Amino acid sequence: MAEPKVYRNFIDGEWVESSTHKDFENRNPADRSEVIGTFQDSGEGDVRAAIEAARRAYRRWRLVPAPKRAEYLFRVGEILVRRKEEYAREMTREMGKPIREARGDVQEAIDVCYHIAGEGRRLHGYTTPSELPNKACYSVRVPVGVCGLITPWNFPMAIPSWKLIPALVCGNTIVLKPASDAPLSSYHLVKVCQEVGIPRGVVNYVTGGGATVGNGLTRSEGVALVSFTGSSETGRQVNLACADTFKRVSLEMGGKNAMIVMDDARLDLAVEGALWGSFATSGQRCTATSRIIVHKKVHKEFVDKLAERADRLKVGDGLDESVDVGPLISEAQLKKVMEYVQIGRDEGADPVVGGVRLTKNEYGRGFFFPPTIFTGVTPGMRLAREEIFGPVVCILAADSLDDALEIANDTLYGLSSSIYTQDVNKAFVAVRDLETGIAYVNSSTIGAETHLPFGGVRRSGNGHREGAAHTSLEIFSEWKTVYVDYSGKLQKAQIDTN
Ligand code: UN1
Repeated sequence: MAEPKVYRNFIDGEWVESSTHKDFENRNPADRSEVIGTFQDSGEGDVRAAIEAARRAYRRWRLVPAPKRAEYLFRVGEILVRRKEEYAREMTREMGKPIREARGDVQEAIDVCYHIAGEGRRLHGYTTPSELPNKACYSVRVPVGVCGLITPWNFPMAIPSWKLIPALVCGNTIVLKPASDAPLSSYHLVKVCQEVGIPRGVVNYVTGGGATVGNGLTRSEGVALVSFTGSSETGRQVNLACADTFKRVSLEMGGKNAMIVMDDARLDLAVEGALWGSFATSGQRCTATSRIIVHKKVHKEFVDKLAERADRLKVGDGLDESVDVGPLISEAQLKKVMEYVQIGRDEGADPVVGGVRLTKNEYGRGFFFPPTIFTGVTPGMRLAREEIFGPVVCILAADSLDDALEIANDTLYGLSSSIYTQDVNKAFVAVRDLETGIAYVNSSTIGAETHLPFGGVRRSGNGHREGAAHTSLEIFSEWKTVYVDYSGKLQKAQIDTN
């Protein structure tokens, strides 16, 4: 077997080894014997060097006209189009999602590039009249500085692109720390940034642990902004660490997303949506459907249909085009899922399908867990309250729309939600009353398009909206308000002069 490829950090335009001389392996979760590559297990010195490089590069990059910055980003999009298949396959190997979904992940990065590169010629500000004569008032977007980007393994190219591309168009420089479970896809993104000629030091990439690289970014005085996607618990720590240096922080975190199925819903459509929302990416999406609140009148029929379909989903290596559900990312994640299945059983809920780890034959080589559906779940159970991040969905019963909404909103999270109904009045009431950042009607809780705001309330987010929507510019730019007085005399705002 060939030696696994060694991937280096990218600091100040050079691919360099970590000063620690340590590395870690990235293995295929569908087959643990396959090493995708080894990556640098960096130390604080590496992060410092990357931040310094980003600071130096910032002095020039912020002055490059935004439409010119955007030209690089259009070219990043073009290369991703050409390499979509190659990068998708590598993504499936490194983190397991079925190849169709991996193609979607790369496509999401392409969409972000094209949409946000267009912002290079917009980046609109406000112009308003002054209350005084011979005076102009306007406001412009200016960059923030060096941005620390801490990204997850579940969308290993899309989510880094949500941060990196808007950060660059606004004139910031960046240090990216990808999740150690899937650092290869963001390596590809960074490599493409280098290929299109983005100047040295503007994009830096440092792999390694949260305690060293992550903390190095959150604690540094040289970093002006941290954008993080991951668990709510880690997000809290990131937020606390950033408070010391008054950083701007954007947090995109967990969910316990509910789908409501009313008695007038098209049940077959709702079943399709539930399968996709609950089991795509093996439930490892922050927007995954993890609670399905079904009207009592259709509860049995819905559960029977869903269970029958879930049982037929094909679990396996995501490189097989016919596979619906890939492996979980890691042993730790598998253990967590198994623990929650046990918790559910202990709480008296009933797994109608799945619930037991798959180990036979080729399953034994990876972290496979089957689609699992719990019925008999009540709102107080831990199963209904805590984020699992696996192919486990729980079904709750409701008497009415009001009852369903109350159950849906009874959570610490607030990322995504959905309702299946044919009644337009009920749909609009739900859209109004679901306390989430994203709400779907007659569609699953997943499937956000990149040009709309993405994010949630409560423990799902801290008030920002990422993705490639105009709202991402709010994160990665500051407002500067400019007053130009051409009256030739001192004019005093708010002071009566007559
Ligand atoms: C996530 O839920 O972890 O909306 C990100 C979607 C994808 C992004 C999901 N576009 O399903």
